[in-house]
Amino acid sequence: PLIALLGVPIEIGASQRGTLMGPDALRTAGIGRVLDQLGFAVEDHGDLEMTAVAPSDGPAPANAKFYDDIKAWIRALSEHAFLLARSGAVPIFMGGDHSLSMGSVNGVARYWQELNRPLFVLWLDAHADYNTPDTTETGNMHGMSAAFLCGEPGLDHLLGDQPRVSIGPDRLDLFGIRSIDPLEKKLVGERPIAVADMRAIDEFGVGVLIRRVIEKVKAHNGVLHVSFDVDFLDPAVAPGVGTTVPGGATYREAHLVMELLHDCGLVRSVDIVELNPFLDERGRTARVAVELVGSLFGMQITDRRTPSNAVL
Ligand code: DIR
Ligand code: MN
Ligand code: MN
Ligand code: MN
Repeated sequence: PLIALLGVPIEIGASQRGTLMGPDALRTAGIGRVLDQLGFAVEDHGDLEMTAVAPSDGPAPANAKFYDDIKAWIRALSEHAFLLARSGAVPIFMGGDHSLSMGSVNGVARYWQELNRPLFVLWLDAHADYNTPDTTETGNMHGMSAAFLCGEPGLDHLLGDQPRVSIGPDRLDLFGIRSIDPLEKKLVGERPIAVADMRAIDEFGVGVLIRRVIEKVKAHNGVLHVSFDVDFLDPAVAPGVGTTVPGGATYREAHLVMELLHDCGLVRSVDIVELNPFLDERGRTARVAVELVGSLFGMQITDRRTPSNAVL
């Protein structure tokens, strides 16, 4: 099995600078080494380079900061993601802020669409990232990526000539959310999006809720993309992120999510986003993120198999 690492050092989609250092922090924390020790062949494709796109395809939408630069990143990334998926590798996109998912997910979705396998997206995040230029309060595009991927209007020319593959809101699972803007909340409520907010996680536990996601993907013969925003984690575990929100996933809750995802065998691509090494405490958050990647790709405490919901 082959894993392809690709750094996407984009920071202008977020309010705080510093996520451009994320890919190198993940490398320093040993992401390649951990995967190698799990028996994977690991290819590091280095960092994606942004080549400026002439803003010839119409004016930038209002309320989308750095639209023209982000547009160039997303077009390049979507194409690269498509090619990585087609190569048969499991791509891991190392951010960079969460705006990059507009390109990574669109690219891999294009590949799975050609194979007639529906792509489902699990969004591990404190935030819903379901703003559009009409609903955003900040104009930061990292808060718009899930909405864009579900085909919401407002960034309609972002991909230019690249095919836009809408995943559909019924194939999005928001997991871990605890911060949502008023208009964003209204929009999410109007869509058939599955939401496991922190209250649901408190009440039912991540085991039950992640199994529910997995069963849905299986029932549709689908595959899964995991978009992991490190602010999914509680700030006590993961301080190295610009938009910490209290009340997040604990260290063990996050590992259990990853362990269950590994056991289901359906994960075909991953984003790790919003890691901000400038705000981190001596690499702590980067190390936690790498440990979680280890669990996602098969690191086990013991060899106990996951019992199915039916057994429980
Ligand atoms: C806020 C914060 N909802 C926004 N979003 C994110 O700017 O749209 N913070 N994604 O990490
Ligand atoms: Mn490459
Ligand atoms: Mn996010
Ligand atoms: Mn977030």
